[in-house]
Amino acid sequence: MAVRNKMKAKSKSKVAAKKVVKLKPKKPAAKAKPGNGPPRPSAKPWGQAGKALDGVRILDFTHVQAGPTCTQLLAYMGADCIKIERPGAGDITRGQLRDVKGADSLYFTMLNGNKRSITIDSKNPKGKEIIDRLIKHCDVLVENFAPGALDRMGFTWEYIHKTNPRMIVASVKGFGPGPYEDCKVYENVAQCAGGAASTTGFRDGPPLVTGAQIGDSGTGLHLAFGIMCALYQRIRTGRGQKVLCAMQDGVLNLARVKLRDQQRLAHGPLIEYSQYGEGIPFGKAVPRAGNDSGGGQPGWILKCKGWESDPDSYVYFITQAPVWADICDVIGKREWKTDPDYATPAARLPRLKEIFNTIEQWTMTKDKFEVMEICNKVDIPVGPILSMKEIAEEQSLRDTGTVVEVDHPTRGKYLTVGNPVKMSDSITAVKRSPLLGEHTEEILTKVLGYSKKEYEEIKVSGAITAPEKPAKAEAA
Ligand code: CAO
Repeated sequence: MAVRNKMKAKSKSKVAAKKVVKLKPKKPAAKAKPGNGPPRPSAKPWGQAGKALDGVRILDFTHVQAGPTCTQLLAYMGADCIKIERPGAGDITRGQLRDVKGADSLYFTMLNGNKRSITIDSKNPKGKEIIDRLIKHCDVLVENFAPGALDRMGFTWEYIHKTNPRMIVASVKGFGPGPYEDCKVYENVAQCAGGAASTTGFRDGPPLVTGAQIGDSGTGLHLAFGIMCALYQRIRTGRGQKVLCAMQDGVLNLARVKLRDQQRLAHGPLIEYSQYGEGIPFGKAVPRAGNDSGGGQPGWILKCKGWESDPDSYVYFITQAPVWADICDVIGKREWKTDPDYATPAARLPRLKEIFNTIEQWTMTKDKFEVMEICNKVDIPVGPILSMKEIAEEQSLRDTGTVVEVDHPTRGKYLTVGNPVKMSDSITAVKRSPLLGEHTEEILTKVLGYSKKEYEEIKVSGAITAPEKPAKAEAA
């Protein structure tokens, strides 16, 4: 620390010694005409000048996870997100993995906060007319139906663009154009097709999928980024565009370091993979690396005190080269600092297994939080393996709004993940997910301008209500 502070002071005095160049005052800028040039900086206190996406309206035609992740983020940022759902049924996840009888599932509620719900049968003529009107009133249509489903409803890109040339049409599909473009895809299919599964797991075991939903939520994130860029470009061009995120592409983007390793493999073994140190030859493709650290800083998951009964009593330990001496001090192996077999990163590579076994002898004497506390003091990068129970109970995550408790009229209180992106002038207030069709009347009359009389007519048209179930035949 002291060394670092000294360096800072030195560089400051260097700057002070430099000749001070006086800047000539700029000529006053020509007075901006109304509607011309950027607005003056707001004088409102931070967080009170609206939200980042105030004024953006999203026609949310998404379901399951990949699409709803994207639109929930946009809604967190302030977009008015109108979710179209099939009358009587809604997003299939409302009823999936239910924990409270008769209430919307956590699967649904945790992916659809801050949205409004309208029920529309997109195959009913009046329903189509309502969607037409929504297309005219919205900036972005987001969908993640099976390939061709939106076209089959009659809402082709050409049709939407003609109806509202400013509209951005954003889609998640399993694959991009090519041999698999017509396939339906779920999370784990994408993890496999995007290269994540073949590179996850242990060398002597089968490919493994990860718990993080990199196929669904990961692609939703990519799509949100694409939508933002399209909205920005529209300021210049005045027109919308198609935005497509294939789940395979999204996963591959997140697994790009493994494509890096695939190319390195042509030039020799991957020396930071522990199989190198164990003398096990590499094959033609990037192998599964177990818990090896991906970035060339050797690391592994080590047992901590209590591991015999607590499946999460582990810590991720990185033997970062600059703090090697501190690691040796902490684990009581001072001789490794000068021993040529251990003193340099290159010398350590063939001995990683033995080194981590030795470090583990030390971590097993401490709980994972003690390990973290001791190591962080000397900048050794370590991470406790946190269970979802620990995360749900972690006060600091509640304080930052990353884990939020919301109240729901039919299921009561539940936890959700708030906005993981924190902005100083666009502060997210997390709201509960809507009930099925909760905002149908409000959207039809207040957003789309249907009169009360028209609304009554729509109600009997079958466009916003589920078809009546045929009465059961009388028992003979
Ligand atoms: N009114 C009337 N019909 C509606 C409707 C509405 N409001 N909303 C949806 N539908 C219809 C669609 O038009 C479609 O009908 P057709 O098959 O006749 O065209 C039908 O409902 C089913 O849509 P789907 O095929 O998308 O749904 P599915 O459950 O069979 O497949 C999924 C789900 C996710 C595999 C598929 O949508 C898909 O591959 N999506 C793209 C990739 C993706 O997002 N995957 C991630 C899913 S999250 O794990």
